[in-house]
Amino acid sequence: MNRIPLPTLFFSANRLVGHGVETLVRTVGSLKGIFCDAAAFEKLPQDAIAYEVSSYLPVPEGSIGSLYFGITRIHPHLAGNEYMMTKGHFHTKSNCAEYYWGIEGEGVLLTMDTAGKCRAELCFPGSLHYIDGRLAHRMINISEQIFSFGACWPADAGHDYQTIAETGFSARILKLNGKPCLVSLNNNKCTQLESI
Ligand code: PAN
Ligand code: ZN
Repeated sequence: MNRIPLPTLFFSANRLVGHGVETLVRTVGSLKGIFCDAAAFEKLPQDAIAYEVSSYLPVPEGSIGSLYFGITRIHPHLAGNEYMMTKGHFHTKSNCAEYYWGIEGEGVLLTMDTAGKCRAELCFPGSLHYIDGRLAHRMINISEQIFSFGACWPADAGHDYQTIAETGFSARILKLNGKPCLVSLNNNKCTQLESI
């Protein structure tokens, strides 16, 4: 009798594991230049893991109609009063949207349009976030533990890191009086984000 095949991909300890899964590790040192306080950033252990992305990319990049899947785990570090975060990017193709969802810990999804307008959403286990293809997106770990989230995006989306490397996000999530706040760099306006 034939057996029904077992799946080849699994979530294990909030990582994606299985045949064909690739893991990218970004160290703290590889994020030089993205934090507001350069001196505080230099004091962090540069070899420590900032975040890891385990991805399943079953088709060549650029394949139209196909999907990629990944789980990112951001470690809890503070560069001065700025929380650890992903580099952030625009998709090269602005008609390629993405889903993010919270798995473990607590974070913030920060998006920015091409005019520099930012928006923040709290992310926690069970929260689901639709990211319009025209928006730059970055995740920030505001908890004291690993913050992990899932992502699903089109295989032809492409990643534009250059624009963010040059212009940055116009708002940051900073720890002020012990609480996460959305701080606009244009007018120094602070909006407190209620922790769940
Ligand atoms: C995610 C991100 C992942 C890491 O899979 O690539 O969370 O963030 P950075 O790519 O900004 O370093 C995604 O948004 N894919 O499109
Ligand atoms: Zn993306």
